[in-house]
Amino acid sequence: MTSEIKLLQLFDWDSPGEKARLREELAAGLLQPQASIAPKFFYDALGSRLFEAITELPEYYPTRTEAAIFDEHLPEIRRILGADFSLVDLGCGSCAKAGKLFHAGLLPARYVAVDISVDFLRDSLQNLKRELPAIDMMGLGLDFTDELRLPDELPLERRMFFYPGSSIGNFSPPEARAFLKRLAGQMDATGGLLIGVDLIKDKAVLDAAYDDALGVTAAFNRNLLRHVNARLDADFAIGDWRHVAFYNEADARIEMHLEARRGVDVSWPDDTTRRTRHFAAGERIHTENSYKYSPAGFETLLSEAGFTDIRMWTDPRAWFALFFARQGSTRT
Ligand code: AVI
Repeated sequence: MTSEIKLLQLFDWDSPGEKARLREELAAGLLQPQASIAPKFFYDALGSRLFEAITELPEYYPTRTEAAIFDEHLPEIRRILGADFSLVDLGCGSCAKAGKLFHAGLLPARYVAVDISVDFLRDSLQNLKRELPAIDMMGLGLDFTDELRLPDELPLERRMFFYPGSSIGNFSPPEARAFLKRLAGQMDATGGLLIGVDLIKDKAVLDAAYDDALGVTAAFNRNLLRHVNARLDADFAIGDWRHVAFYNEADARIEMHLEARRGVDVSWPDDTTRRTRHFAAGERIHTENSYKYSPAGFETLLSEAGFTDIRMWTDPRAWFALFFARQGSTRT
């Protein structure tokens, strides 16, 4: 890597091929009896900023709890990561979490910031590079949940993947297992994974974290429709949709939905024509799941995905956990 920031855009919302694929995906989701839209549509530039705002809400404990765990255990984490490693930050957003670690002395040789929202990433990375010019930095605009392609110039040795914030919870457990397996395949035994995981807790705490009094999470959820309109020329009237979020205890997951306030017709373009779906008042579009784990449950998931030497740190209330694990098997 050079001393300048290199930006590689491997995902382009607006390329004709991607647009056609996204339209198919949108149609498939909207035409199911239980309609859904993929959570990746949360993250246009405004959605990424709204998510940053969520992390500052009093009700949304994961970000500050994870930060407190880092503060408490930083010397040990620094020792485990060692020196001369590459930090691959999956879903870096504003790069604030990595920046905080760097300022606290956890310094990689190389920093690879990966995010689907490349415009947001560009500004964040440029600011970070100005503050920390000694670290080699690269930005990858990529939907890494689909396929994780790292540049060949990134050495295989000492790749440390950083996946904070419990974003792993936005996959179902089988999807999470498959994703973690793919990650294990991107490192050798000198690498590792530092991952934040939200833990199962009282329903009232979880409900409030995803339905805050200020309505920022509601705006984040409804912004998904604005993004779909802008990207794929759908015609959702945002005001017709209400934010619904609750903890489903049986499945250990937060569910977020958008609920039609009245009967509405929604249309979006197909190759040749427009497709339409009618939603009756009260019908919902499922937009996100956020799975919560027990410490033992997540440790099992990591082992099943091929990780070993698993360590875990948590906060005094055991609301959130930070895991470090090494790749235990041969590279796949
Ligand atoms: C990004 N992800 C870990 C967040 C979560 O908590 O599942 C997304 C989010 N959705 C609503 N609030 C935050």
